[in-house]
Amino acid sequence: MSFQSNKMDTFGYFWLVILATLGAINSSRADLQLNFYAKTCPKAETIVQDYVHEHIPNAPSVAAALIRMHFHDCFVRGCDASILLNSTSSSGNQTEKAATPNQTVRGFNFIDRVKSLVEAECPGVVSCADIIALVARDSIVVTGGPFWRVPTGRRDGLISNASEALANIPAPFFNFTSLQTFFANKGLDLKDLVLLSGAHTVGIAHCSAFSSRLYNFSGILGNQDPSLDSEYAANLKAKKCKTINDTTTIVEMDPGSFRTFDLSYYRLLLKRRGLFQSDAALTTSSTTLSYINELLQGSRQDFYKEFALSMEKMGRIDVKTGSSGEIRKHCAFVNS
Ligand code: HEM
Ligand SMILES: *[C@@H]1O[C@H](CO)[C@@H](O)[C@H](O)[C@H]1NC(C)=O
Ligand SMILES: *[C@@H]1O[C@H](CO)[C@@H](O)[C@H](O)[C@H]1NC(C)=O
Ligand SMILES: *[C@@H]1O[C@H](CO)[C@@H](O)[C@H](O)[C@H]1NC(C)=O
Ligand SMILES: *[C@@H]1O[C@H](CO)[C@@H](O)[C@H](O)[C@H]1NC(C)=O
Ligand SMILES: *[C@@H]1O[C@H](CO)[C@@H](O)[C@H](O)[C@H]1NC(C)=O
Ligand SMILES: *[C@@H]1O[C@H](CO)[C@@H](O)[C@H](O)[C@H]1NC(C)=O
Ligand SMILES: CC(=O)N[C@H]1CO[C@H](CO)[C@@H](O)[C@@H]1O
Repeated sequence: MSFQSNKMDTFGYFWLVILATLGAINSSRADLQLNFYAKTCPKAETIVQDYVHEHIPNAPSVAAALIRMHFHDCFVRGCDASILLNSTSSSGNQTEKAATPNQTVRGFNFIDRVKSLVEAECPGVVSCADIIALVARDSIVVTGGPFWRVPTGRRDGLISNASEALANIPAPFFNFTSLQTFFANKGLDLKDLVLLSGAHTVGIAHCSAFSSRLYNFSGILGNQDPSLDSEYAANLKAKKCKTINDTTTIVEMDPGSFRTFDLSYYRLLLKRRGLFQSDAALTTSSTTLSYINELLQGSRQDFYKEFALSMEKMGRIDVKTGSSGEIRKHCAFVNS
């Protein structure tokens, strides 16, 4: 009898350990939640929202930069604010910020100011990664796009590596296949690719992101990308990107409504006026082309709903939750 009960105890203990271990794994992999800071920092989301609503109207161009920042953060090591870490002279390693795709990312100071307001309210509670996600959503709202409830509870990463940014962020010269692969690597499908590219309805690009389409297509000097509307190309060459080496001039990606979050980006794609090869590439697959047509046949509200769902999906890429990572005190540095 005693042997039997002993065996039972051992068995029971075994399961207890298993369950406890599963619980621990579960808590470090906990899911994001709506209003994660309800108890620990109830004003957090309002502070972020108020700051965005108050300051973006004075500097509308930063809205687009902040939307893009969330994308670049999520595609490298997950949405963990690794994009915000500064390279330190002591470690000698270059962080994501230093990588080519990030050289045109702006808005770091904006995030720092939001973070300091949130820190003043509840020190050490709200992650920089959640701040980026909330600021991106609020920036979309301010430019006229959809509001959706952003799940929170992301924690900040400890590592940032410039070469990983290069390896994970799609480039403007990518073709359809490469775009599909890079998105699939992050668990995003072709629908997400079309919808999220729709963020190019706001913001600007530097000539260097697409001047090869005007002057050096396929590496042949003097060649122009035949898939780019020739009238638009001529206009860009005459008025904007006057030389192949122009690295400073900026161009509206959705001319005429580059501060408004609407469907016009997709209309431009069908007119062969998408600015990057990666934009034009969305019309080269029948799957994505028919999805673009569907979006244009639907209402702006339909697009908003679908876009918000894809943004939420992007915002969940490889998030750190529970006890992994940390809550940074200053977004540019890991806690010492
Ligand atoms: C599909 C692959 C994508 C490629 C190849 C790409 C590439 C680029 C490039 C090269 C720029 C111009 C940067 C500059 O020259 O200043 C840009 C701007 C921008 N991108 Fe993308 N992007 C992609 C997807 C996305 C996604 C998924 C989002 C967000 C959901 C996004 C949001 C933006 C925004 C808002 C801007 C304007 C930034 C500003 O005004 O500073 N992009 N993108
Ligand atoms: C981090 O680096 C950026 C430039 O990459 C610089 O503007 C900023 O001042 C730095 N932040 C801090 C807190 O040193
Ligand atoms: C810099 O590199 C060292 C050594 O590989 C690593 O321990 C550290 O986490 C890196 N720092 C950042 C910010 O990635
Ligand atoms: C950064 O990532 C690259 C490519 O994965 C790797 O070779 C390199 O060692 C990493 N650098 C640091 C400092 O960890
Ligand atoms: C797309 O680009 C990749 C990488 O440059 C290349 O290997 C592939 O052949 C290209 N695909 C098409 C269909 O052009
Ligand atoms: C034209 O494209 C080729 C291939 O990408 C590149 O090697 C060359 O440097 C480019 N020429 C100029 C002037 O940018
Ligand atoms: C552009 O840069 C290339 C190589 O860097 C140089 O050979 C060429 O003369 C420059 N072209 C113009 C128009 O400035
Ligand atoms: C914001 C930021 O850190 N930008 C950097 C991007 O990379 C270039 C070149 O590596 C740096 O000069 C910028 O400061």
